Amino acid sequence: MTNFLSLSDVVNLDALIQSGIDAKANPFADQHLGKNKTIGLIFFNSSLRTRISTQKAAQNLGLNVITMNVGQDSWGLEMEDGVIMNSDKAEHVREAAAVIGRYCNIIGIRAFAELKDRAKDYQEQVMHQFAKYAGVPIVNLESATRHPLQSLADCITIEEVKRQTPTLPAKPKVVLTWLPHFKPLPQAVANSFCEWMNARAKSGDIEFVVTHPEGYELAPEFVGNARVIYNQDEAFEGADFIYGKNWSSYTHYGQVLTQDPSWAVTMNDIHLTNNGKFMHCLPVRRNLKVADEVLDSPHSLVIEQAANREWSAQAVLKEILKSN
Ligand code: AN0
Ligand code: CP
Repeated sequence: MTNFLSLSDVVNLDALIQSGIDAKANPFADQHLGKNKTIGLIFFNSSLRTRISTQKAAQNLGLNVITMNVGQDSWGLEMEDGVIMNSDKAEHVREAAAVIGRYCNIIGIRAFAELKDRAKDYQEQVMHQFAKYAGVPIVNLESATRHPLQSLADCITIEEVKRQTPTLPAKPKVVLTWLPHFKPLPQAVANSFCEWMNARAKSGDIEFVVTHPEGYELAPEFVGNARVIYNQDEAFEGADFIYGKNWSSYTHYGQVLTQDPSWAVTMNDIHLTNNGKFMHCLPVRRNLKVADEVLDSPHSLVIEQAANREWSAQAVLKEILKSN
C-alpha cells in the first residue's frame, strides 16, 4: 500500500480487517516496523478520536509522531496553483508538502469539505496536492468526501460482533440512517460507510440499506447498489446494525433541508430492529440525533467503535510501512 486515500487503495479488505483484529490482540508485535521513522499528522480541522488513535497506533508500531494544526501552529496553506498569493494564506502547499515530506516518512491529513462548491470539494484538492508534492505516503484522516479509517474501524466492529453473536443471521442487515442536525455537516463519513459496506455486501458478508429524507440522496458513486428506503421505520425492520450519521444535502449542496426530529434514533426505533446494535462515528449530539436511552444501553457500540479506530489505523500504517 502506498497511499491510503480510499477503499481503492486496499488490496484485500478481509485481510486488512483481520490485521486490525490481530493488532488489538497483540498491539506491539510489529514495533520494529516503524523504528527510526516519523509520521506527521496534519490537521486542518478539529479531532479527538482520529488524532489520538492514529498517534497511538503509530507509537504501537514504533513510529515517532509529530502533530500540527494548520493555520494555528503553522502558516495558512494555499492550495490553488498559479495564484497571486495576496490572501491570508502565507505558504503554498507545493513547498509545505515537500518540506513536511522531508521530515516525515508518512503524512496523515485531515481536511474537511468546505460545503460551498461541490465540484471543488469532490475533486479532493488537498489530498491530491499533498500526494503530488510530499513524495511520501499519504493517509486520509477524513477528507472532503471520505473517512476511510473510520469505515475500516466500522468493518472491524461489525466483524467482531458477528463473531461474538452466533444468533446473528449469516448476512446481517446493516442500515445507514440520516439523523437530524441544525448545522451542515460533510457527507464524508456516510460516503465512505456506503463505499465500504457495498464492498462487504458484494462479498456476501452483509445486507446494506440506506435511509434518509428526500433531498438527502448521496452521490450515486457512493450509493452504488445499496437499497435506498425513504421510510425510516420500514428500513429499520429486522435491522441488526443501525449506523446513524447526519450529512448535509449533496443535491442542494451543503444545505440543511429539514431538521425533522422524528429521524433521531430512540428506543422505539431500536424495538423495530432485530435486537439491533447502534453505531455512530462520534462526536454525537445527545438527544438531538440519538436519545440518551440508546447511547446508554447495551445496544450502543459507539465506544467500542471509537476504540477500534486505534486498530484500523494500526492495520493501515502497518501495510504502508511494510511496502515502503
Ligand atoms: C465531522 C463530520 O461530520 O464529518 C467529523 C465526524 C468524524 N463531524 C462534525 O463536524 C460534528
Ligand atoms: N470519528 C472521528 O473521526 O472523530 P474525530 O473527529 O474526533 O477524530
